[in-house]
Amino acid sequence: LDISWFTDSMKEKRPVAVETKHLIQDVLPEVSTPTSAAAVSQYACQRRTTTENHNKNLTDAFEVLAENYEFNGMEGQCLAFRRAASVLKSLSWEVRSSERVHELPCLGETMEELILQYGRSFEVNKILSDERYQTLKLFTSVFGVGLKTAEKWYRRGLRTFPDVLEEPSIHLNRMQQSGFLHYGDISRAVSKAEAQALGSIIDEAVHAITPDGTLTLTGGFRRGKDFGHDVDFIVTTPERGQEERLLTSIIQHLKQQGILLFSDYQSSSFDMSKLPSHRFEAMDHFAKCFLILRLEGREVEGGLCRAEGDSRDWRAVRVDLVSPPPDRFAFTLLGWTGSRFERDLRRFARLERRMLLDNHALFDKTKKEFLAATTEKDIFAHLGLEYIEPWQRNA
Ligand code: DCT
Ligand code: MG
Repeated sequence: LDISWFTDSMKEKRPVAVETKHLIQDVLPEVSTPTSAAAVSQYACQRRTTTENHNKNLTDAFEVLAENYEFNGMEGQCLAFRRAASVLKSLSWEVRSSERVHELPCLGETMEELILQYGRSFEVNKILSDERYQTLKLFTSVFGVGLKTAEKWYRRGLRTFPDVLEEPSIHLNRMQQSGFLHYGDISRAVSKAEAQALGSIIDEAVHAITPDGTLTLTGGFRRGKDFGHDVDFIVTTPERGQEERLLTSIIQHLKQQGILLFSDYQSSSFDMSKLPSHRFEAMDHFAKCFLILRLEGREVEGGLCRAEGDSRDWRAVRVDLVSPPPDRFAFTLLGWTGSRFERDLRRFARLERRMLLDNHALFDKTKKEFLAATTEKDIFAHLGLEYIEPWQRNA
């Protein structure tokens, strides 16, 4: 593999331990708590979670622990820590005392202890300095590299990007090659202004193809986040059966503009007659594409998010597009708005309502029928849940 395109600074890149000296503060005496801990639901879809996190130190630490469990194939523990972090994110107060902690849902004894022990950041720091954790974290940060591949490379003794790139027996797929090629750009956060600029570019493409097509921002930016790892959009056309053509035409349009750096198009395998699906599926069956686009600085209000010393006036950005049939829009919007909120919405539907929810549909197992929805509010109403705004879904 030719790695001449790989910058020198990148060749030097090694796993780095994150500084966590101030990860978790010392135990402080109890202060008054504005919200009753006992009133917090175990389901994220019954909690309002804004981007304002009063327990960031703790949730960051829990995320490291969860990720380490994930890297070690301990899915139960991983999920438990993710759920606990999600509960902490929803609180309007900072967790400081033991009484408050044990009243909260999803926070088991181990977590209580972790929160309350003196010097409790010890375990987290140990993970952060662990070679296997650092290496898996580094490898999975490359677009197209999943946990399985990262583990395979680790087991072969590879520890750095040059180790991987100079290993003659490793054949990177197209996605991974682009992942390494644009690593510096796409591992840097995308700003709201950059997301807006991309929205305008894609909106123009949609309308050049079909005047009544629509573009809807979704993912983290719809939830009001200031930064994201990519930008997610839903594109639709009211003409049934034209979803796929719309998406392929958009890709063609972006290519002609000279801004398409990478595209992985997945055609639709959506079939309403195969629903409801009883098994958990990571992704929906709609036509979608995973893109890397070239974004020019002049398109962005206030300029690009650039690395220090980078004099280019453009950057590469990850963009995902999905194109559902028009009558599936509400389910897609709810699903692609994402976060733990959406996961718990599915769990709530299944366990509390005997219903199956995914990005395609909502099925009532008691009535044995699909429930129609044109808006997200319709879906919340079917589930007997209070409507939660997108910016309150940062669970
Ligand atoms: N999605 C999905 N199924 C998956 C992964 C994602 O339906 N297996 C949908 C739901 C979330 C949405 O895509 C956006 O996902 P991300 O872009 O990964 O997350 P995000 O919330 O937008 O956060 P980020 O800011 O990191 O992009
Ligand atoms: Mg996203």
